[in-house]
Amino acid sequence: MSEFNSGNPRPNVDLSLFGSGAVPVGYAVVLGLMMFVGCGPNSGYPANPFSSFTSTSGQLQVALRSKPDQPPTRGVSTIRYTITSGSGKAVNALTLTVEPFMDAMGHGTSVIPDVSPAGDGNYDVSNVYLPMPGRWELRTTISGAENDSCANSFEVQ
Ligand SMILES: [Cu+2]
Repeated sequence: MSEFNSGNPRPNVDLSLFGSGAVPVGYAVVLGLMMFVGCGPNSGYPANPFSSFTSTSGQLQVALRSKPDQPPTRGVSTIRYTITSGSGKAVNALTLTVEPFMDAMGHGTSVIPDVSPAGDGNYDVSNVYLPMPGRWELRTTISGAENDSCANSFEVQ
C-alpha cells in the first residue's frame, strides 16, 4: 500500500481558481454556453447533416439533421430539413408534407408528422414515428414558391 503512495505522490492541484467566489462565475459561463448552443442555429441538432441531396426537380438542395439520434432510430424523432436554392440561399415560406414510408414492405405509419418553419431555410418535422428497423423513406412534397418533392431513404436500427 505504501509503495503506491510513496512512488508517485499526486501533484498538488491549485484549487484557488475554483474558490468560493469563482465557482458561480464558472457555472454561469457554462450555463451561458449551454444556452448559446441551445438557441444557436442548430438548436440541438448535430452540426453536420446525415443526408444531403437534390430535390426531384433539381432546383433545391435539401440537408437533413435529426434528434434525439442521428440518423433517426426506431421510435419518434424530429428531423430538420434545411432547404437552399442552387446558389446556396435559404428558401423560406415553403409548405412541406412528410410521409414516412417503408418501401420494401409497402407501408407508412398512422402518425402524421408536424412541420413547423424555423427560419433560415429550416423546417422542423416533429413526430416522425418510425416503428420498425429497416429502410425508411421520407416522402416529401414541397409547395409554395417552389413546387417540388423529394424522397430520401435511410437505414433505421
Ligand atoms: Cu415495415
